[in-house]
Amino acid sequence: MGFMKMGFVLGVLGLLLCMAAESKNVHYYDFVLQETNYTRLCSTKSILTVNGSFPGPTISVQKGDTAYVNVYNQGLYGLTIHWHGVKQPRNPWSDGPENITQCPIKPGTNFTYEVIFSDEEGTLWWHAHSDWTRATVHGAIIVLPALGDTYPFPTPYAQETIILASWFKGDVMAIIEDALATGADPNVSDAFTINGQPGDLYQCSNETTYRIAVTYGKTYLFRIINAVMNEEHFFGIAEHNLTVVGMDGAYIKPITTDYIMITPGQTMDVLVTAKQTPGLYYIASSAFVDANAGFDNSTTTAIIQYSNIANYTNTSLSIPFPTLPDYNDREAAENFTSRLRSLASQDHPINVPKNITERLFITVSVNQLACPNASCDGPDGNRLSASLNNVSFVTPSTDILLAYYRGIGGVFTKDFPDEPPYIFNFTGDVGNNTLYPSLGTKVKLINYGEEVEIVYQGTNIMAAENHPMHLHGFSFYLVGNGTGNFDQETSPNSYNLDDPPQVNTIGVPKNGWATIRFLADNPGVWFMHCHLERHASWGMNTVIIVKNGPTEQTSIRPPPAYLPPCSKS
Ligand SMILES: *[C@@H]1O[C@H](CO)[C@@H](O)[C@H](O)[C@H]1NC(C)=O
Ligand SMILES: *[C@@H]1O[C@H](CO)[C@@H](O)[C@H](O)[C@H]1NC(C)=O
Ligand SMILES: *[C@@H]1O[C@H](CO)[C@@H](O)[C@H](O)[C@H]1NC(C)=O
Ligand SMILES: *[C@@H]1O[C@H](CO)[C@@H](O)[C@H](O)[C@H]1NC(C)=O
Ligand SMILES: *[C@@H]1O[C@H](CO)[C@@H](O)[C@H](O)[C@H]1NC(C)=O
Ligand SMILES: *[C@@H]1O[C@H](CO)[C@@H](O)[C@H](O)[C@H]1NC(C)=O
Ligand SMILES: *[C@@H]1O[C@H](CO)[C@@H](O)[C@H](O)[C@H]1NC(C)=O
Ligand SMILES: *[C@@H]1O[C@H](CO)[C@@H](O)[C@H](O)[C@H]1NC(C)=O
Ligand SMILES: *[C@@H]1O[C@H](CO)[C@@H](O)[C@H](O)[C@H]1NC(C)=O
Ligand SMILES: *[C@@H]1O[C@H](CO)[C@@H](O)[C@H](O)[C@H]1NC(C)=O
Ligand SMILES: *[C@@H]1O[C@H](CO)[C@@H](O)[C@H](O)[C@H]1NC(C)=O
Ligand SMILES: *[C@@H]1O[C@H](CO)[C@@H](O)[C@H](O)[C@H]1NC(C)=O
Ligand SMILES: [Cu+2]
Repeated sequence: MGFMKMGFVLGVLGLLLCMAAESKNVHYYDFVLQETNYTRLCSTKSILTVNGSFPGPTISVQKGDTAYVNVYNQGLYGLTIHWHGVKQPRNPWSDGPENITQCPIKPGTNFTYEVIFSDEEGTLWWHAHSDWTRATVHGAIIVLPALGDTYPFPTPYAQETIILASWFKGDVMAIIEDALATGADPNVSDAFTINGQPGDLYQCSNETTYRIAVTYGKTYLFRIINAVMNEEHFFGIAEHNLTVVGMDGAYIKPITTDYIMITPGQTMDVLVTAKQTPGLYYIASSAFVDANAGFDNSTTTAIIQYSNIANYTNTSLSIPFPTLPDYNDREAAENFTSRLRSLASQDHPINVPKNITERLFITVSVNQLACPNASCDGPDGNRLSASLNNVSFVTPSTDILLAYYRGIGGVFTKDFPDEPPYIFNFTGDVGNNTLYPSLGTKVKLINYGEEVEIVYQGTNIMAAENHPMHLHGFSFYLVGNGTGNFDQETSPNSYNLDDPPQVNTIGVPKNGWATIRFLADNPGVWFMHCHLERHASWGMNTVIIVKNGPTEQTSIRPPPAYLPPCSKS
């Protein structure tokens, strides 16, 4: 009897395992990169798109699925695509950053990415990871709960993706090439967009403001993605609260607020209930910038339209507009970000490393490089630069992953420092302290299974500002943050090890610090960089290589049969 019962239990278990295995779906997508004419801000220009659309197509999967994306490059230059926030267990081959995990897909060729989902659930996104091509080459990734699972909140009536992006009147590739050639700050964007539309605060945009139709009484899930190039954003909807329930592909404890602050690279899942007087309401989004840096100070809008209202054509209709914090309202930004907490429920547990075996202390700085006879267009005739631990990253022309995997020398060095070369008052009056960084393709090697802690320390060198640091291959816990210099003795006392948010991009506060933790359980070559694109272009990057563990299941998978070839430039 006992034996039979056990057999039955085992049988049911087997069936459940079988069903679990079968519920992992495989999806196929074709991405065709092509130059496409778009009219915005009164002029038509050619932009690089995927399948002709800006933003590009949405990838929609269930938790744990795999997507194969065949990317055909019919554009003018080589590029790569990154699946932002998808951990890709043991599969750095399909992660995408140019010359880190692969060389560019050249025009006229194609490459198929195998995008392996694991524990992500919520909203992520994909974007080009070559020069500034991500300005127009990006789109949403929606990860629904696994079959038979539900959201940890009442199922929304419908969902809507909201992608914030930057629009440049000029050619983005030329803008960054010119800036890197002269050493000057690149031009700021001319507009922000919501789902490709600048909104009606810009010229020529009245008819093309993005609209979201809602039905009175229903609750909607808005999947908000900040794909903006260089600015953090405040975002709000007139007379409607936002309830943030997820971030970076993981659930958080609900935050009810009238605005959010979202940094480039981040995604937020937000519930909105349509329960105001039926009508039209503005959605607005504009920059949060607390720095002496040039930025786009414009506001993009969209409109929420209750379904029982005729389409918006009457120009005299006054539509309620949300009140967003001022562009430099640091307190408002911090009021929001300080509330982020993991859901950390029985169904969505977290596992914060508590026995740290690998520690890094990394200064995050904007710097300068000297030019012969002060011939550059940056400050004092210098060239603008940026660094981590005073090393400004130099992108190689052969990919680091293949070089590491095959043991090819001369591509990178293994000496990324665990701490900055000089200790000084990082957030004080720094003068010319480490104004000039060193250059190198330095990577940090970490053993499989280490419990890693990284303290990012913002510095006051040049222009202090927030830096949204992003790590590929992982999500990590933001266990602490503060202003001023990190203090080894007292700062850890404020750590939250109970329910810190599990994210892939965090804003290191201006002249402050942030501490993250993760378990190094994903062998591979993983880029880590600031998600402000101009800082990444200036070298605010490094690479973390997690070595293979003891078994095949803890080792990097074999490379795909075809990888885009590298070529001498
Ligand atoms: C885009 O516009 C340019 C200039 O107006 C034109 O020459 C070109 O044929 C257009 N391309 C497409 C695909 O429509
Ligand atoms: C390129 O596309 C063709 C046609 O879809 C496909 O058969 C082939 O596998 C692709 N090659 C790569 C390397 O992805
Ligand atoms: C349309 O845009 C123009 C300026 O480009 C502005 O004067 C006008 O008020 C706008 N109309 C609406 C309905 O927003
Ligand atoms: C927004 O939420 C706050 C706090 O829960 C509440 O007091 C307020 O009435 C809500 N506002 C709207 C417009 O729902
Ligand atoms: C935005 O900046 C420009 C110059 O950079 C300035 O002329 C304009 O008044 C600013 N607009 C707002 C709304 O602050
Ligand atoms: C209102 O706009 C929607 C979406 O653009 C469209 O499908 C619908 O036909 C329009 N309705 C009217 C009455 O114009
Ligand atoms: C920030 O939060 C505090 C405490 O809730 C509040 O007193 C303050 O007004 C808020 N500041 C802003 C700018 O929202
Ligand atoms: C950042 O630190 C402040 C002060 O300790 C804290 O109130 C806040 O919750 C922290 N933020 C997060 C996301 O933990
Ligand atoms: C912490 O890690 C060290 C080194 O891996 C190990 O020797 C030790 O047993 C661990 N301690 C706990 C409490 O897990
Ligand atoms: C990547 O390497 C290729 C040569 O394989 C080179 O042409 C390209 O400029 C490199 N990209 C960057 C961003 O350095
Ligand atoms: C660092 O500089 C700031 C600003 O001048 C000052 O307030 C702070 O006391 C200094 N910290 C140390 C440890 O010297
Ligand atoms: C840094 O040094 C340069 C000369 O090398 C000088 O012109 C500049 O003013 C100094 N900057 C600061 C912040 O001290
Ligand atoms: Cu930065």
